[in-house]
Amino acid sequence: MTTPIRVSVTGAAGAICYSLLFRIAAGELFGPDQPVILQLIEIPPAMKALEGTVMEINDCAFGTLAGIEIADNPEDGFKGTNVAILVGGRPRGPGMVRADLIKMNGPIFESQGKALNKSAADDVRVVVVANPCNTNALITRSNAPDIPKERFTAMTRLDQNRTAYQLANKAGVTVNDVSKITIFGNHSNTMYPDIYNATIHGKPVTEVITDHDWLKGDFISTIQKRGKAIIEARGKSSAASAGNAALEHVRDWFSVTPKDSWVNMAVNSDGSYGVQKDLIYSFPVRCDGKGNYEIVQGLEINDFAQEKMNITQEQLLEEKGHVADLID
Ligand code: NAX
Repeated sequence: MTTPIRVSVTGAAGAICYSLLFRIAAGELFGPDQPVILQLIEIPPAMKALEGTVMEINDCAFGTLAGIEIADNPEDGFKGTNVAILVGGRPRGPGMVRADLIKMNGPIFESQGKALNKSAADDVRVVVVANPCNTNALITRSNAPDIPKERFTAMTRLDQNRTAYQLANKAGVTVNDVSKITIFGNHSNTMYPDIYNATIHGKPVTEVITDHDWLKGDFISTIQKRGKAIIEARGKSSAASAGNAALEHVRDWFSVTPKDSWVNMAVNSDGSYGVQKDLIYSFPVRCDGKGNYEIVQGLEINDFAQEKMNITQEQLLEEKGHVADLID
């Protein structure tokens, strides 16, 4: 029998996981022939709710699910894990600014980094979804010194997917016709969706969409503020679309990226495009099917793009400053 892959997920009783876990259990991460064991992590007050989610997953009788383990602490929950998806965190409360959220969530990722370092399998790959996800990933990585830096990522796939939809909708084509979208920087309202290297039906986006004011203005702010717009409409934050993006992030990390295309993940900066080394910054990447990736090189960065890339880098440096005590 094929050895099951162990997938740990934090925040397992929350809204995103209510969509994500069922799809992992159904085999959508590694295909129908690869069994998975779910290792679900919550905080003690949410364990009862988690038990309910587990009952429902079991009631789906998924053939690819080889087992579920639950834990109320990260050390047990990350034991032997091959993939860790860090969704759990405290939400931003009324009157809180981003800096408050960063400081409040920081210690969670400090302890989860330490637990990953101690308990995870040697080949572990980590993606942080919980916001502020780039900086939380930086904290997690800094507290797991035995795990290679490249294994820590944060999720900007939702921004990529949102961009694909907006461009396709504007051009009157399907998302399958849109390729080579780039997401640079922080998953926040400074994130920069670059379309100057993207194509529609193989042609530059700027040739197909001639409303360049829209491309430079409303399009970018729509992507940057999409999360807020969803909260305003639904009364709750994005959940199913975020769960889908987390699934696609991990699935594509373990897949061979098709030629002439790329995907976006916030990863350890190696200095590409002048981004400060060791920041967790979103780049376009290509994956080799074995859990490794390379940052796509040689993209043309015009002045407009450079300015936006600098703004989002500044915000990441500021966030890093807020958590300096957790990353030294
Ligand atoms: P919920 O509040 O529904 O669920 C969060 C869960 O995390 C709760 O069940 C809570 O008990 C649990 N939790 C809290 N601290 C924990 C800890 N130390 N260990 C384990 N579990 C813990 O939030 P949900 O809607 O699921 O969103 C989760 C996170 O995703 C939030 O931080 C949110 O900001 C972030 N998002 C990130 C996105 C991205 O694109 N990167 C988009 C969607 C989403 O906003």
